[in-house]
Amino acid sequence: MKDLKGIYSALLIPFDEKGEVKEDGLRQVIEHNLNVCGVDGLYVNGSSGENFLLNTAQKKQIFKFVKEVVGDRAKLIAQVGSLDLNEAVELAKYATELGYDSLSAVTPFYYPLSFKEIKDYYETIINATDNSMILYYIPTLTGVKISLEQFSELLDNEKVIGVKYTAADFYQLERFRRRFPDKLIWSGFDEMLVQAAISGVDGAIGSTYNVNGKTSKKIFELAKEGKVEEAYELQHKANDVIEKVLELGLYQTLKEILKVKGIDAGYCKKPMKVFDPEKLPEVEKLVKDYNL
Ligand code: NGF
Repeated sequence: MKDLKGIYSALLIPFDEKGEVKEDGLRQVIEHNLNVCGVDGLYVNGSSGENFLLNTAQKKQIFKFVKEVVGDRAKLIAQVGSLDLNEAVELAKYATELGYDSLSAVTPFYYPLSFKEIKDYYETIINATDNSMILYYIPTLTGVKISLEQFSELLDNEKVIGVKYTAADFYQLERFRRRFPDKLIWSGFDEMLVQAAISGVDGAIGSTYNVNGKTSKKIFELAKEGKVEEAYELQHKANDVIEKVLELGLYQTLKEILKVKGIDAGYCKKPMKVFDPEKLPEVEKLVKDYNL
């Protein structure tokens, strides 16, 4: 199995005012992630990529462009989950042909599906390629909860190598770690990276690593080395940034931070709002104070 452990940026995608992908800007965001943040890989077309606002052509455009720019310089995970299962299968095949290291798929949401239906969704995507699958669990956004027993059924398939766990249920996380020592877990909440690292996760995937990847990698390494106090000190600083970012608007503010650093991170896709220019001095201060 490939070594997919590590810290991944959930890649931000620059859009123009009409909602089209700005490839020049995207190249800059990718290079910043690889060369400045130093992350181990990129999680492409996740929530931070505004994936659920995109059409199929745009999703393919992003998968292709990111692979062309990154090549083999970093690990790439393709989030292909979609309410349109045919689209999910098409994207799974597409990303696999491009050479993505693993697939990932969000639990299907909106309609209240039974677990049997959710399992069928995953099996359909998994069977379409010979690539591995990472479950994308994010109940705060999807409303879909999966029990340990249900995780166990999904993980029985050896092509399911692990889960991107964006939840704050540290009891379930502990039970998961204990029960599936050979599966991989990526923590999804950047603000709880220390706690997740101590809980034994294998890596993390998050939006704020696009701007604060270096510190986040350090937090993870320190916590893994048992230097919890040092890790926690850095987590405090990272969380000062995250708190401000959440206050001003998550993806808009992360893009604004990148712009302050000279990177053309573009806009968010409508209906997401435009960043309030009156708040720009607060972003500039954040970049300066926290050395982003
Ligand atoms: O953006 C969200 C929404 N979560 C991300 C991450 O778990 C998922 C997290 O990094 C993600 O980025 C993706 O799939 O692309 C948060 O943005 C961060 O912890 C701040 O709350 O929950």
